[in-house]
Amino acid sequence: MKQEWTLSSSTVSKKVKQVRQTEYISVSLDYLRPRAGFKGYDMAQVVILMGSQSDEDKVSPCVEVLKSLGISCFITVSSAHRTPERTERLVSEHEAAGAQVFICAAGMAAHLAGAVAARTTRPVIGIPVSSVALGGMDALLATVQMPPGFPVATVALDKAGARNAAWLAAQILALADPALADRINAARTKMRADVEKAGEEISRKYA
Ligand code: RP5
Repeated sequence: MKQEWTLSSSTVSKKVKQVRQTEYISVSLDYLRPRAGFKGYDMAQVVILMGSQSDEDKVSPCVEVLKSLGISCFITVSSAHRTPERTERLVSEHEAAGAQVFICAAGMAAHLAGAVAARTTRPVIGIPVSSVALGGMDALLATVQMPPGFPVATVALDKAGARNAAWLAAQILALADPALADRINAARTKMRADVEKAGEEISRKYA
């Protein structure tokens, strides 16, 4: 303590500057590359990002479909606008961990899928989320209208789109996984059987 008081004012300000620079550098690195001591994520085949926690209800069916097909996934919240550095970091860390497909759900000026597509050559699937003001047309156009070279495979709005995002991700992964292709076909066979059954029930009801 005594020693600190004996430091000249120029030494103190030099030290403060050094500490500030160190803090600045460590904060910057946190967002630009894997964090110091960061052990990496468990490999998730599919990474799902949603722009806000308020999107959760509309996105959760995506997880259900992926799990039903035995596909590992990681889901979190990250915003293209509110947390651009976090979004960038998540993409690079999960890409390094082996993620194959990114699914991004966002509403309003929905730039999340586009921002992710700008950072990875892995397929990016966008789920436009509806909002009250424009009913989802805003998010749909923002997600689908990507400039050439940076595609976002845009699915339907909200829950239906969330399910199809999972099916599309599964089909992409199935290109290199015949067992997964079999599971997709088995699920489709069940869907067809369900339609047949529903058709018979309706016909009987109104006979
Ligand atoms: C988007 O803005 C989110 O994806 C969400 O759909 C919308 C509203 O976000 P909150 O204000 O509810 O967080 O970025």
